[in-house]
Order: sequence, then C-alpha cells, then structure tokens
Amino acid sequence: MVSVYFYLALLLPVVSAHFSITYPYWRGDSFATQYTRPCGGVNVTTNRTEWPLDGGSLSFGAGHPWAITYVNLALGDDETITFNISLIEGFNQTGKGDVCFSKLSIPESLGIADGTNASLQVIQLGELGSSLYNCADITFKKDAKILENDQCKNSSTIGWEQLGSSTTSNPPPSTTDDESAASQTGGAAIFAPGSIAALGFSTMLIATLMGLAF
Ligand SMILES: [Cu+2]
Repeated sequence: MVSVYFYLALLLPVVSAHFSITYPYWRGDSFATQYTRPCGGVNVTTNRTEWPLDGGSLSFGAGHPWAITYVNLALGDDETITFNISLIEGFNQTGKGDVCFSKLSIPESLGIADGTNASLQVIQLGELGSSLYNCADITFKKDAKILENDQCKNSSTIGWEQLGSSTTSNPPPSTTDDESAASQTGGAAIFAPGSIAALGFSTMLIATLMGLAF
C-alpha cells in the first residue's frame, strides 16, 4: 500500500528555485542550465512576442528569497547579439512570486522601427554568487500593446530594494577636501543624466509595483 504521504507529495508544488520569464514568452525551459550566460543555455528562437515600439511589459516568476536583478536588451536576431542596453537600474528583488513591469521604456535613440528584432535578458544574482539568466525574443511592432493590468500582477510576497551606497555615508578619515570633492564627483558620475532618467523611471515602475503589491 502506498503511503498517504506519497500522494501528498504529488500535490506539493514543484519547489523550483531559479526563475522563469512568463512574458514575453521566454526562449524555453532553462532550469537545468540557467547559470549559463547570456541566456541560460537556451539558444535564440523564432518564437517572438510582439512588443510596442517604445517599450512593453515584462513579467517573471521569482523563485529565490532575494536576487539582484537586471533587465537588458540586445538588438538583432542571432547568437551574436550583445545585451548592452540596460532597461532598468539594477535592484534587489525580494520574495518569491510573480513580478511584473507594465512598461519598460525603450530609449528613443535606439531608432527602433516596426519589425526590429531584439531579445530581452533578465539576470538574477543570488546569495550563492552565481548569476541566473533567461531571455525572451521579441519583435517591435507599432500596433503591439502592453499587458492589461489584470495580466500584469505582482505577488504580495514581492518586494524591492534599491542598490547602492547610502548618500549619508562618511568619507574615509584621511580624506582631504580635494579628495572628498573628487569622490563626490565620482559618485555623481554614476548618476549621469541617462542613469538619472533610468533610475527615475525604474523608481516610478517600482512605485507602481509596490502599489500593486500592497
Ligand atoms: Cu535557483
């Protein structure tokens, strides 16, 4: 006779660490190879989700207690594409569950046209120090839409924390005025105008995210 615990075990959800992209449709199941850059060991596909020209929705299922998270874009449609266009400021995504950005904006300077192919890359860096990767292949289309609100949900378990050092941290004791000025300049350089726009945007997104979460 089979133990009742056997049947109970069948009812348990698959305890999947790692993460999966749920929209746009990901390249494919990468769970066995998700540590492989740049796309979790899954090659580019022709299964492309249509995205609006100025940016679209992204949702993923998070399976770790926390992960430093980045979203990058690469233009093109083969294995040589480079994910060097950051769509958000990196953040610490906390909690397990569904995460959704209703709209990740695309910089106008990229000159995206109707029919441009690209891929999105989501990176999650967890406590063990290895990054996890997933990609989704997209085609920019002028008539494409972002997800409806009821299709873009954030689980109540999901949280967000900004990265970076505190603005109130003290300079090292030996720092002279000149060095202090230099370090402030260095700090400011991190927030170049483009980054400020990106940070502002992602903060806005996260505000939306948190608003939905609570
Ligand atoms: Cu995992």
